[in-house]
Amino acid sequence: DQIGDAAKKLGDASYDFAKEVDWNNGLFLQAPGSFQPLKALKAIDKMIEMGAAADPELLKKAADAHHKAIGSISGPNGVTSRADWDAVNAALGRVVASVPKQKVMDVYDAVKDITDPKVPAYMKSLVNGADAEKAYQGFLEFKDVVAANQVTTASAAATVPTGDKIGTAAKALSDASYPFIKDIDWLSDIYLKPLPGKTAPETLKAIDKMIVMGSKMDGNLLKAAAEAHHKAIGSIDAKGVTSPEDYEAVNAALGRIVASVPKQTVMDVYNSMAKIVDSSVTNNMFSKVNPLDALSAAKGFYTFKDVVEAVQ
Ligand code: CLA
Ligand code: PID
Ligand code: PID
Ligand code: PID
Ligand code: PID
Ligand code: PID
Ligand code: PID
Repeated sequence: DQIGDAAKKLGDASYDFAKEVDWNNGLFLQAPGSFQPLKALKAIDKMIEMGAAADPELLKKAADAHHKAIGSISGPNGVTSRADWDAVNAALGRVVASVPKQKVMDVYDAVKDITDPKVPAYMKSLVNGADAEKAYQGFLEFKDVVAANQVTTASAAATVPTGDKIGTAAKALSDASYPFIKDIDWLSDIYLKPLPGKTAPETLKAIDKMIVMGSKMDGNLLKAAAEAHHKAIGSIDAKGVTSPEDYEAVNAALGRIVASVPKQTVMDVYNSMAKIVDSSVTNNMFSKVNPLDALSAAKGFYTFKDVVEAVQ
């Protein structure tokens, strides 16, 4: 297709730049400017809306392309192979083309809003400037091909199951865990702190398992889960906490996407996360909330998971 061909040209123009970026740099965990959690949540919300509008099959292919690319990483900077670099660009170009232009610009504008204007120049100063310029010229040509292949109307909204066992169980889980949700400091910057003692390549292994799980999920249910999050963001209070109804809808949607993949795929995520999240991290989280609320939430979760497993 045209986007695939254009991605090869983009690769010619941008792979030198890709090799020069230090993908293992811990800097990329930081906010790209002053920390503004509610504004950042708005930017994430725009990404969620774009993800929900995208063609689920193309999203899966993009997830697969990332998984494959992680497998061909080499060298200290963590760069993937030239072929996989091109494949990721092509896959993302097709995802972008599957949503109306305005959805993409909304992400761009919201991200710009939380990005310090000095950040791009600083990023450029870490690589060969001429290679960054060459990559950007390549991107500008690529985007024209994407625009020429872009849809003008969004895909249909997801079909949300009703009256299913997971939906019923989500009500009980949400009742048991909403007090815990209200105890959590959602606007803290602690969630942007590095995991103690873990390197980027180690962390990427766990993310890879999530990518694999995402790619196996039922596309309609994943879209529904994204829509549920978008709705939930719309009802947050000043502390970032969503309404009980929207929280319940998120739990139901997440239970359904978990049930749409094999148990082992879920356990692979859990086991790889357990390897990088030290018990000091969980204990620290626990120490900041009412312990009774956390235990009630945990009990609710362990009951919920049996219902999920039964329909998995
Ligand atoms: Mg989420 C999970 C935040 C968007 C899909 N997500 C999580 C949690 C964290 C979070 C609260 C990971 C950390 C954790 O396990 O804490 N997501 C979060 C934010 C946003 C977002 C702030 C921004 C909008 N997510 C989002 C989108 C999608 C997902 C758009 C795609 C549709 N997210 C997704 C999945 C999962 C998460 C599939 C998880 O599996 C993971 C999670 O919650 O695992 C348990 C602990 C969790 C909480 C504080 C909230 C849930 C409370 C449960 C139901 C009960 C509590 C149990 C116990 C006390 C703690 C966990 C025990 C542990 C051993 C499992
Ligand atoms: C400017 C001035 C003009 C010239 C110009 C110009 C530049 C415009 C630009 C630009 C626009 C632009 C857009 C970019 C957009 C990037 C979008 C990224 C989206 C990320 C998402 C992430 C996610 C996920 C995911 C799916 C999940 C949801 C999420 C489901 C269902 C200024 C040059 C034209 C770069 C969507 C993918 C996992 C949130 O206009 O004169 O330069 O760049 O998890 O969804 O699971
Ligand atoms: C524009 C203007 C509108 C019209 C429009 C428009 C276009 C927007 C577009 C577009 C956005 C867009 C985005 C693309 C992004 C591509 C990103 C590629 C990333 C590849 C990576 C590969 C890798 C790895 C990996 C992880 C490793 C690092 C690597 C570590 C820690 C402008 C059309 C709407 C194409 C990251 C995955 C292995 C490097 O908006 O008018 O057209 O395209 O090895 O991580 O090692
Ligand atoms: C300039 C002037 C214009 C021309 C121009 C220009 C240059 C702009 C530039 C540039 C922008 C730019 C951006 C870059 C962005 C790189 C982003 C990389 C992200 C990597 C991540 C990696 C990671 C992980 C991971 C998970 C870990 C955290 C991490 C935990 C909990 C100035 C040329 C356009 C290079 C996210 C995945 C392992 C961080 O605009 O005229 O030149 O470069 O380890 O999670 O640990
Ligand atoms: C234990 C001991 C027994 C008792 C027990 C026990 C506990 C087991 C547990 C547990 C397992 C468990 C699993 C959990 C899994 C969470 C998985 C999260 C996945 C997140 C993903 C994120 C993503 C995306 C997304 C889609 C994108 C890709 C991504 C596409 C196509 C130990 C109690 C049984 C919590 C997948 C969603 C946006 C990466 O066994 O004695 O306690 O918890 O962006 O994909 O866009
Ligand atoms: C288990 C054991 C195996 C069998 C199995 C199994 C099950 C795994 C499961 C499962 C995992 C799982 C995960 C679920 C997670 C739910 C998470 C809910 C999060 C809700 C949020 C709501 C909100 C918001 C929001 C953003 C705001 C904050 C909030 C800010 C900054 C165990 C079956 C495989 C259900 C985060 C979105 C508005 C609070 O593995 O043997 O069954 O379920 O307002 O952000 O303000
Ligand atoms: C313990 C002992 C057992 C019993 C038990 C127990 C407790 C475990 C616990 C607990 C785990 C736990 C986890 C919590 C996790 C919360 C995660 C929240 C994530 C929020 C995010 C928010 C954000 C943003 C956002 C984007 C911004 C950055 C942020 C930028 C660029 C010990 C009870 C099981 C509470 C990610 C989205 C706005 C950070 O196990 O016997 O009690 O709690 O602002 O992006 O700015």
